[in-house]
Amino acid sequence: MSLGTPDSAVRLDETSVLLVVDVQNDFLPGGALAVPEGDAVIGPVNRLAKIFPHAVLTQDWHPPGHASFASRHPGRQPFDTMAMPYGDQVLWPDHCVQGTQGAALAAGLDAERAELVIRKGYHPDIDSYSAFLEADRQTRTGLAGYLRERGLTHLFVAGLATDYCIRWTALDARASGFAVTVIEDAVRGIDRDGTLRAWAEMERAGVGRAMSADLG
Ligand code: VGL
Ligand code: ZN
Repeated sequence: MSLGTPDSAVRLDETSVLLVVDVQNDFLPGGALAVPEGDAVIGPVNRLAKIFPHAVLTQDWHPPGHASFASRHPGRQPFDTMAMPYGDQVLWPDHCVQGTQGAALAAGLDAERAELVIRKGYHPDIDSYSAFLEADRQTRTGLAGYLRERGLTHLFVAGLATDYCIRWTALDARASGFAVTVIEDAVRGIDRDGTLRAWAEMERAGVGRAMSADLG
């Protein structure tokens, strides 16, 4: 008997992969681009890492002076929006610079069983919120091919941030034909309204949601 949402009690199988997005120091409280309660995702992610047959992590990984950094554009402030050749870009504080402590995976994250760490945002002039497709909407990261080749067709998405990297990753995964479930208690957003909009868009695209306790 169940009174839950249609997604409650989701069974994991060999096609299930936990995709842990950007759980890095700069997105945690005290970091350069701190997500409110960002550290709250670590507990659920670590519990899930123990029960999932497969796990893949992503790492936001920018070169110094990346085009998404406000500091690169004189007169611009973090959180301004700026037109780029590929479309509008939110400008951010410098964050997740390659090789820095801020770009490192959170110390408390149980990453041992991760089978792949995919880095994104390393092209100096293109941002990449999505783990699949960069902001120019043309350059592929290779993740779709990797997952397909391994038969990992159901993605369970956790991490940061709901309104940016989670949203774009989940939508692109759906567009590439994967089944996608976002784990509600294992994600947090930067902006409240943006996060609500992201949930609505993901729902429209056929992204499911589940609580970590209902997966097993
Ligand atoms: C992210 C903004 C800039 C994210 C990454 O992980 O959601 N957000 N870079
Ligand atoms: Zn970034």
